[in-house]
Amino acid sequence: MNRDKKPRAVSRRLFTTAVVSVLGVGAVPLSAAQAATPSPSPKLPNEYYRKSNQVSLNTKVLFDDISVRIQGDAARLFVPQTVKPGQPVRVVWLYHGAGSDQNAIAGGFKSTAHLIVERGAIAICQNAGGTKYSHPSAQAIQVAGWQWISSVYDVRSNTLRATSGGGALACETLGSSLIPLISGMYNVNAVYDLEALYNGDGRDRASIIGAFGDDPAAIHAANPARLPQSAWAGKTLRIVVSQPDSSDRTVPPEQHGLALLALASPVAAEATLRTHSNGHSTPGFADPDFMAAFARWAPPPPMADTTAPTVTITAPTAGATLTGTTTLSATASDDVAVTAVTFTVTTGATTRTLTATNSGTGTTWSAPLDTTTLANGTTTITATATDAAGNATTTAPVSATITNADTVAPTVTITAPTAGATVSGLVTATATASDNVGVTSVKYYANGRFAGSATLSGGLWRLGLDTRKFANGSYTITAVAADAAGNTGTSPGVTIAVRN
Ligand SMILES: [Ca+2]
Ligand SMILES: [Ca+2]
Repeated sequence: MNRDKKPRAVSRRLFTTAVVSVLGVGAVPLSAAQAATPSPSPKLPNEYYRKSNQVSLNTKVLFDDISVRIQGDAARLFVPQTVKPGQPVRVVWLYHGAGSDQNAIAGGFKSTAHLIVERGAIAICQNAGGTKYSHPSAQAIQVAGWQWISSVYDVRSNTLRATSGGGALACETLGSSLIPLISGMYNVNAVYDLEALYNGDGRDRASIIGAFGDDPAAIHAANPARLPQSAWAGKTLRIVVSQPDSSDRTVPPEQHGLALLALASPVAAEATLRTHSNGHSTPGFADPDFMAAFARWAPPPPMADTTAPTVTITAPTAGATLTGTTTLSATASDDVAVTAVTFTVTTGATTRTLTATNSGTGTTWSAPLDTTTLANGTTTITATATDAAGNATTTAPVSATITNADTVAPTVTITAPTAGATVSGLVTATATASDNVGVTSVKYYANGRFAGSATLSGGLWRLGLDTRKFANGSYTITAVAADAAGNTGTSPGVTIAVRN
């Protein structure tokens, strides 16, 4: 290994694949036309520049090109206009070549960033990620970047995409778990071992010194290659390097991508390699290959369900005549899924709610209704369909007519006077009565002779009796309840003594 530490001239062309600087973009004022075009996304915290209504290269989705300052570091984001603050979203962090800046998102990473927004995800590129390798200040800015973006959006996953010198911070972020929810890291021709660059014959020794000073201890302390194998346990990474090794002298694969792969492979959840023959240039397959990995590693988060189901009653039909047990049916559908259908049946003052069942995978929900438990006459039925998000739709009422022959007699029980009582003067007899449909009358009898018709008050059938019209003696009182169909039920007798 070449231990020559003589500083060498910094080449700004070292990491050319990701370095296409858009100079001075941060200072460009909004044009009148841009300012007049409203963006659907509100101004973000610490935002200092925005180009709204950008159109992606391939599927022409609208996105905003936004610059914010995070802990003093410039960060640039491409945010699809379908994504609003607070919503669930995937984030892809772009790490570029040393000497570049956050403008790499519109330069070397332009095609990648456009593919990312076309999949509804946010692309973010921090300045520190390309200029400071994995220096502690760059690590701190990475963490601050995560804190910033997770305070604005409901971030569901972070995917890392690095090229060339950006690999150092990407590797440190994954290996040290600097941020949570990392779905995977995709590195192309990327740095892993800072000390190899510093000590070796790589031409960028000076750029390492530019970030760290000529301080081997500091470089070692921030070098992702210092991390033990356990740092890669359970991690997901895909490495793309040029072969043969000698074809990429800027970031030699044996010291970087292949070294990382050799260490991580035995313990990683997923560690794969793809090679090319482009030297230090990014191969053409990198974008589609990355997007395929991204789709696999970070599936889209579920979108909020704000659409209520549709529901229609199919049985009974309006004006139908119902008898016995009939089946209530409705068809219901939803943009996500119907989770419940209920029927509400209202007959007179009686309301019943029935939970419907779904026969299987279809849209038909049904419930049996025993109409003999309801009064004859008009009944109205509605159906309510609900989805998992709690959105609900209720149909207009459907009217039908219940025409059952009522064959069930009422039941009736005398509650006053009590058996064995001796009564005199004015007495009120009371009874409770019930029926499957409805009690229409209760009549009292004394020793089998009609004594009067009761009136319903406070849930009791009441009759005032003047016992002075009865001769003193023993009487057995009974109550007879009737329903509208003429069925009658007689209470147990209550024997009392009249003594005036
Ligand atoms: Ca829905
Ligand atoms: Ca009855």
